[in-house]
Amino acid sequence: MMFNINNGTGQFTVVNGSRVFQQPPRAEARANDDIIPADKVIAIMGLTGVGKSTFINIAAGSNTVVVGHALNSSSKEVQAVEIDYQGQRVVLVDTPGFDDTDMSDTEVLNIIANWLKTTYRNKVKLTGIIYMHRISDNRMAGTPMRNLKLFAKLCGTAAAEGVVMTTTMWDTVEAEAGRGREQELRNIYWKGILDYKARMERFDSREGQTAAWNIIRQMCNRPPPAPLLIQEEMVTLRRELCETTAGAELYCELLKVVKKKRAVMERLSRKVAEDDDVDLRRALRDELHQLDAEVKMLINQVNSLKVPLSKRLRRMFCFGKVQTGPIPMS
Ligand SMILES: Nc1nc2c(ncn2[C@@H]2O[C@H](COP(=O)(O)OP(=O)(O)OP(=O)(O)O)[C@@H](O)[C@H]2O)c(=O)[nH]1
Ligand SMILES: [Mg+2]
Repeated sequence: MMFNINNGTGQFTVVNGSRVFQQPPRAEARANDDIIPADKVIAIMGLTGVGKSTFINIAAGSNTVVVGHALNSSSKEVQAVEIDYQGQRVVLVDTPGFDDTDMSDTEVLNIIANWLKTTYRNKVKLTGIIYMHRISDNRMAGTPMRNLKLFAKLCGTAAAEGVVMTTTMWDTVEAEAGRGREQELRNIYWKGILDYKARMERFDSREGQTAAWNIIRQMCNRPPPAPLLIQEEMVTLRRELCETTAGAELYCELLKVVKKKRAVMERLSRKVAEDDDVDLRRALRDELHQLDAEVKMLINQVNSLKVPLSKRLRRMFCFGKVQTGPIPMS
């Protein structure tokens, strides 16, 4: 079945229940250097696997960026996709997600922070950020919560009004359960950022391109928000990543993970020493080796985010002021 609709955003056709633009927007991968101040630049952020690349491909109407499969995360770098939309250059920026299978969170933060720094230096203002979260995640515990807190520190209060907190994967949940989780996000977990005028939207991929553009269009129609906290810190205050609020947040979180893993290692070591079962002891030793390797990698990350004494001293004598601060999250 096919019929035409014009809802004011452009003519589109409904084919078998999904909507496609009659004249799909022209989409092209863009070198990051090619982004100019006149572009409407929207960065898509969120944990690995939340559907950032899928959103961009649906908006573009083509497979311009790689989508992950099975347990593998996919986007390893910042990738800009330029879309010509009714004479306006809209640039959707795909970012690698935290909790990646092959990259550490420190590497991911480094990649995103460097891109944000360069963009700001090139006088390109972000039109906004779409922060994505799977509505199918039924608990806001552990990883999604850590990522949210990190985002709040990276974004800051002044830029929050350009943020659209977007839930994805609506096709994988019962409507009632989804509504319940959405309420919980609005009233509890996302309250901190919504209080600073971030908005909240659903992206239901079943509604296709039109659903994506409903979000993008309303962002393009608003005045550009203030720079992100991490941009102000790295460019205006000339801080390195380890000296930023987001860098400090990740440093503390990694230390907590190290502490937890060490506690588990201690328990396992005691069991190895006490248990008579040879097979069990061998299995526990293997587990200990694995944990030891993980802790060593985490310590490397922690060290890379440690603020050296020279920088701490410099901070004591260099005062700078910016019109933003971290978003408080309970
Ligand atoms: N059922 C369903 N699957 C989706 C949806 N959006 C994305 N997916 C699937 O979820 C997986 C991850 O999607 P991606 O778009 O690669 O996620 P990402 O956020 O870009 O992930 P990274 O690049 O690893 O940060 C892929 O297998 C997608 O096909 C959705 O709305 N519904
Ligand atoms: Mg991706």
